[in-house]
Amino acid sequence: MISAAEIASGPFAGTGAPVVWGDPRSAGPAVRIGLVCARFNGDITLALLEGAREALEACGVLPENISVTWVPGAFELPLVARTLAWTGRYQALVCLGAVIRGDTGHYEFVAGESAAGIQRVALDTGVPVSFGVLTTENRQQAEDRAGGAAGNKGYEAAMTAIETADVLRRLAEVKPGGEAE
Ligand code: INI
Repeated sequence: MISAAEIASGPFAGTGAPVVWGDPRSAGPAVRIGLVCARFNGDITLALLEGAREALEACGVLPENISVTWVPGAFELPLVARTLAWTGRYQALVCLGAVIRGDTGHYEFVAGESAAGIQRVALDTGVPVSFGVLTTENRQQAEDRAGGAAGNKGYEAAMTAIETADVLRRLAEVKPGGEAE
């Protein structure tokens, strides 16, 4: 992923064209974030939730502006995310889950519908909803991505949600044909 400095000095630097990007660390204490976490494979999703908490703390989001809602499995994430999004209380939502192929014959359905549903919630409501759902071949791969050798995808999903919310906030300030105010 390229850095903010690389974006700022990119091909349109100094041309007058507004170039918009988000900065998760500029989110500030007022940003309200809803976390939705699946109980299925709960040891993994708990580690994802801890990663998300660390990211929100690093961005200065206040604990009282964070809510955590648990759902049975990854399949249930979209409906509950949608309900939270329509409350209008959140600048962004983070969905966390772990779908492991070895555990189920209907892996494709659970993983696919979860992903498609989460994207649909974001598009239908205009509220960023990040996809912090692991879809892995086996348990080891899931553990690696939940605070193990491959980092913590919950941390990344929370950062992504806040960054996207910041993009939307900044976009609202860009006047067509002019600089951001
Ligand atoms: N839910 C998950 O979050 N991860 C899984 O790996 C999983 N498996 O393996 O089946 C899973 N299934 C439950 C599913 O999310 C729903 O809760 C269930 O189908 C009822 O709607």
